[in-house]
Amino acid sequence: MPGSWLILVLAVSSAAALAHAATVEHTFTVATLSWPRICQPGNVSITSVKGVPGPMIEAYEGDTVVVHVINDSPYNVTIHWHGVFQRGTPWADGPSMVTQCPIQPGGNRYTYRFNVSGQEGTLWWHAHSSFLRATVHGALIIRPRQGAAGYPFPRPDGEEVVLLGEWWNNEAVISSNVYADAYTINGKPGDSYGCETTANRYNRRAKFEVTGNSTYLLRIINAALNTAFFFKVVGHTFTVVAADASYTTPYKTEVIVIAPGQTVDALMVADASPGCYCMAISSYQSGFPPPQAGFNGNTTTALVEYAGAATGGQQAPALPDMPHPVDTATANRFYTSLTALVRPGRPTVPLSVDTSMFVTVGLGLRFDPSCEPTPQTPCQRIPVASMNNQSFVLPDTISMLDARHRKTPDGVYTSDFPDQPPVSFDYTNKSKQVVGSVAAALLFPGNPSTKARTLRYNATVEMVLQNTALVGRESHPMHLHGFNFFVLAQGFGNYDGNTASGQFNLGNPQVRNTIAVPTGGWAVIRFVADNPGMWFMHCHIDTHLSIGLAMVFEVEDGLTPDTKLPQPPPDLPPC
Ligand SMILES: *[C@@H]1O[C@H](CO)[C@@H](O)[C@H](O)[C@H]1NC(C)=O
Ligand SMILES: *[C@@H]1O[C@H](CO)[C@@H](O)[C@H](O)[C@H]1NC(C)=O
Ligand SMILES: *[C@@H]1O[C@H](CO)[C@@H](O)[C@H](O)[C@H]1NC(C)=O
Ligand SMILES: *[C@@H]1O[C@H](CO)[C@@H](O)[C@H](O)[C@H]1NC(C)=O
Ligand SMILES: *[C@@H]1O[C@H](CO)[C@@H](O)[C@H](O)[C@H]1NC(C)=O
Ligand SMILES: *[C@@H]1O[C@H](CO)[C@@H](O)[C@H](O)[C@H]1NC(C)=O
Ligand SMILES: *[C@@H]1O[C@H](CO)[C@@H](O)[C@H](O)[C@H]1NC(C)=O
Ligand SMILES: *[C@@H]1O[C@H](CO)[C@@H](O)[C@H](O)[C@H]1NC(C)=O
Ligand SMILES: [Cu+2]
Repeated sequence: MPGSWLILVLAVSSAAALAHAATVEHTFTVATLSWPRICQPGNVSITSVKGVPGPMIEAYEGDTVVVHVINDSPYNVTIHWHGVFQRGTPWADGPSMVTQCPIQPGGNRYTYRFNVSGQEGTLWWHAHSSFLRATVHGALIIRPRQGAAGYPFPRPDGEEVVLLGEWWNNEAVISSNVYADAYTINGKPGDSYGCETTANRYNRRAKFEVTGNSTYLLRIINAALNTAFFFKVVGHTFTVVAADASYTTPYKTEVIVIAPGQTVDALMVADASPGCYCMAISSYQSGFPPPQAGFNGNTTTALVEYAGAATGGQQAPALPDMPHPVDTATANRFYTSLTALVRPGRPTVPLSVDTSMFVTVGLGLRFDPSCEPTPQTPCQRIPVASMNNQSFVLPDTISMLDARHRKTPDGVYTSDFPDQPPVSFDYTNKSKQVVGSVAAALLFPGNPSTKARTLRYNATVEMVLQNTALVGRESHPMHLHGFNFFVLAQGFGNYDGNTASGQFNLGNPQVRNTIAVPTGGWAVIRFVADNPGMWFMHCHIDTHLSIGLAMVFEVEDGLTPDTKLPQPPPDLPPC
């Protein structure tokens, strides 16, 4: 269906004639579907909502979104609306066992209802239970109330969703193998995998049809489980205008860098000579040493085809010159070049801080407690992930939000997530891995626990996220539910408050919901906790989330009725 992703702005602006907030209603049936393998003959059974990617949700700022989710799959399922503030609707956020029990198999259902007020741009939705989001995801677009006329940049001639993903030909290995069989653009792998020789040739690449000299708004979403990407289009440059549904100062670049969980909106003018051009993604590998399982080093391609210039459609145009997979300098240049577009009426950085936290983020090693060593087979250490040495474990009886609502947290969670790591040392210098006589990697074996940090309603929180380099260094894309945050500063090495505070951008820092904390480095974020609920904060690399790279903010009630935790909806799934 080439061109089906093109949304004519004409249609967008006429629909926006409605002055009043509307209700956008969908029914999502999560079910098993037969779907073509990539570069291998035959189909595989996947869990999805009508395929990969799933349906797009389009709304205007201030609309009410209602999604009836029916679970016809064999798995427990929840859906998260990634980046939606969920003000007053904490029961609709979605992470399994944090804000709800899962929707169990057998046709059970739950209706998510929330407003998309006070935010606009490119967001997305995905499953938030086990590894299902690999194939259960889609775009969630919020346009300005007045339509394209409300964009704070020249009105584009068209819009395209460019959803980046990872694909496994065998669903069963998703949880165990970080090595995806392919990267995808709108579900398709492109020309680099030898697919042209297989029966799935028809399905191989996404196509974007453009008209010469027109301007397109690319809404790029990284829905991959574990991989950050470089993104380029041969012969074209981009002007970034938003990230994570927050407008940015226009930033011109030839390469876009996007971590799992992030979105980037970029304008692209089709100002090359009419022809067929290659759009491409390749992985940014921030980890060192590289992951033992390796990574997929292929470049995934799509076509940008000028109207009237089709080259027959089967030929592959030249690949862009992609950055090297370990090109941290390019990633860092992109990540640190973004600043917010300051607009009247938008929140500004709070200058005083009520709650300061310094949180180490990363992997460590733990001796497998079930292991019984023999002289021939010593015990292996297994990787664990932790924040301040707390390795997050989901509760299994009721959800954390339900436990809080019932005032029965005992046995479900505790409210003592620490504001500091247990020891302070050189977190990032590999050559200083010994503290006293102990290998530093063993200092953070992670305490398996379910801990929240309680925040007074309306408190301003500053969090220093300090990546560690104990097992290896790596960039962790840390995602906060329920809030956007300001990114005041980021850097490499160990955070030093004395020098870093002088670098804080308090004027126009970028606003995000997911920060790729630099590999072997740190980032400082600030947000106002003005939405009561239980809000997950976690690494958006699923193989890290599943081994504990998470914590929860427990935001207390305010004094007024509209700042108190609401009652759970009557159809909230039971455990
Ligand atoms: C493979 O999946 C596609 C998409 O769902 C479907 O159209 C096709 O019929 C399937 N083929 C087989 C052999 O099941
Ligand atoms: C959502 O918006 C509708 C219409 O403006 C309003 O009636 C409703 O109270 C809002 N819901 C929440 C939870 O704010
Ligand atoms: C774009 O505009 C330039 C300058 O007006 C013109 O020379 C060129 O032919 C146009 N390109 C296309 C593809 O229409
Ligand atoms: C490219 O992808 C194929 C299919 O998954 C894989 O076998 C191959 O090793 C990949 N190539 C690189 C360089 O990673
Ligand atoms: C790491 O520590 C070693 C040993 O003290 C020192 O020589 C080196 O300069 C340090 N590296 C960095 C990047 O600070
Ligand atoms: C981290 O937690 C583990 C498990 O509770 C504990 O054994 C270890 O001593 C902690 N690390 C430090 C540095 O306190
Ligand atoms: C929240 O805090 C800000 C100052 O940080 C204050 O201006 C505002 O009135 C507070 N709002 C409420 C509802 O307490
Ligand atoms: C599904 O969820 C229910 C309720 O929380 C739980 O009892 C059950 O163990 C879960 N099943 C799986 C396979 O996780
Ligand atoms: Cu991570």
